Amino acid sequence: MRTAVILVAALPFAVAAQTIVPQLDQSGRPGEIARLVYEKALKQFDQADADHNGKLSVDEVRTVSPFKAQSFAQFDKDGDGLLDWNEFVGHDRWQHP
Ligand SMILES: [Ca+2]
Ligand SMILES: [Ca+2]
Repeated sequence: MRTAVILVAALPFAVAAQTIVPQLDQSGRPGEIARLVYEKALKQFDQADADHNGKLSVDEVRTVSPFKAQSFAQFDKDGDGLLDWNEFVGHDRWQHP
């Protein structure tokens, strides 16, 4: 069970680790996986953003992903102490609607 949780949490990184993150409108398997990961990330991001300011504090991140909260500084690229959408997903190829 714990392994499954870690795998799901690590999935966006596995995707981001490739040189090219699949576009959401891409056809075939890469596109399907991208859309699944995107929808999950979107759900997590919106659920975590308790004060609806479009950015996640470390406490907000912890509510959906303790793993990301633990490595918060690595995700917080501009070091402002908050994760915006692109920092949360780890790349800038998918837009938050
Ligand atoms: Ca927030
Ligand atoms: Ca930031």
